Amino acid sequence: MGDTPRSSDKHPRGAHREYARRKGVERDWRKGEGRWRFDGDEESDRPDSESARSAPRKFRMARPANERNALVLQTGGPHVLLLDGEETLRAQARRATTTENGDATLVVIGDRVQYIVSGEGDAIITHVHERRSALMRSSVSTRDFHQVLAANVDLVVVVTAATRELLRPGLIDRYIVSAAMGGMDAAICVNKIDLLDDDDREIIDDLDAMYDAAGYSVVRTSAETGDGIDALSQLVRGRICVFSGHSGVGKTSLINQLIPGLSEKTQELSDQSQRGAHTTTRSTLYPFGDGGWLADTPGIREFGLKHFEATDLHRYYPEFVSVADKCRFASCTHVHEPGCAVIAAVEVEEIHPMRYRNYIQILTSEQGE
Ligand SMILES: Nc1nc2c(ncn2[C@@H]2O[C@H](COP(=O)(O)OP(=O)(O)OP(=O)(O)O)[C@@H](O)[C@H]2O)c(=O)[nH]1
Ligand SMILES: [Mg+2]
Ligand SMILES: [Zn+2]
Repeated sequence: MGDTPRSSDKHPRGAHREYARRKGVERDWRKGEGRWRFDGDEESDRPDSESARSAPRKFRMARPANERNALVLQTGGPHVLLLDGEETLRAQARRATTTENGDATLVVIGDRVQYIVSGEGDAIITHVHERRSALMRSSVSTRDFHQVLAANVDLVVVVTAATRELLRPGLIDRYIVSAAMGGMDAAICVNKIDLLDDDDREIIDDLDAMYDAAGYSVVRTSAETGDGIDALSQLVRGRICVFSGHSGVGKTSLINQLIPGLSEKTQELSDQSQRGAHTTTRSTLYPFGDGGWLADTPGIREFGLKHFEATDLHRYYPEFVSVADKCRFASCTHVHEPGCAVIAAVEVEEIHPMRYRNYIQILTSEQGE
């Protein structure tokens, strides 16, 4: 037998054997598969093969040796990019990769993962740690498709553009509701203010006041002229922020402005409505400020919300919460119930009618028939 363990106080025989076993597991991972290990009580609880299948909880993926920790910097390309200290690695997940996040998207930007090295600059992701926050969207039509867009984020910067075609308040509300559900703050960035005419300026002023009353920061920017970039920089500095929104609103252009020297590809002006193909296809984290990160993400078309109770939705509308206490029924959904204080507040415009319309739109479309 080739390797005789050296026995000393520092490396007791048992520990060495465990290490040798984990080296074996590491080799399995490199070949493509992890190895299941029985995790129950070895003496009394060992199942026969029948119950092994029916009681898979008692099995854990055996941990390989030499696992290290890293941050997921990029997804959407041929491989996932990891950052460990100063080193970046090209990584792949495996079927055996374990996660603390249930059946949500396995690996997303911002994830903290464990990995093993599988070659020069190459890695295999062995485990994904629990997310403290997650921005998730669902399919609008079926709702059985969920996609996590980013993990461990502090602030969702919902980017919109100050042009009629691209300004979509319904979408903004879906983002900020989803941010609150996932444990993140949200702020709104209205970009392309250089294109504002006087009519549109009124619309933007109103939108600004509406979100301000709801307690959200609104910054107006132009990635073209540089207007408002300082204010945006103040807002995002030192935090982990994800820039998200419809395609073509200028997410990548803004991040290029914020981070000198970065020159990520932006959309060519394809036609006058500025609706082109999606330009950014990968999600990427860029370091910014004191320990902060900015995530650029591909544009999205639709944003469904994961299942929620109809009586809970108003909790994600901060300006509804204090008013809703005065509704006649504790289970009020603020749609048509008699004695609804929210409806009364909308009538006197204490609550902005557009926020209320968005609320109703989300409630009716997401709850289905
Ligand atoms: N006039 C004007 N044009 C802008 C501004 N910001 C971005 N653009 C232009 O709008 C187009 C889209 O910008 P991108 O930064 O690629 O948009 P994006 O949100 O990253 O788009 P996707 O990656 O497809 O999601 C480009 O042609 C930009 O030059 C702005 O503030 N003003
Ligand atoms: Mg982009
Ligand atoms: Zn009510």
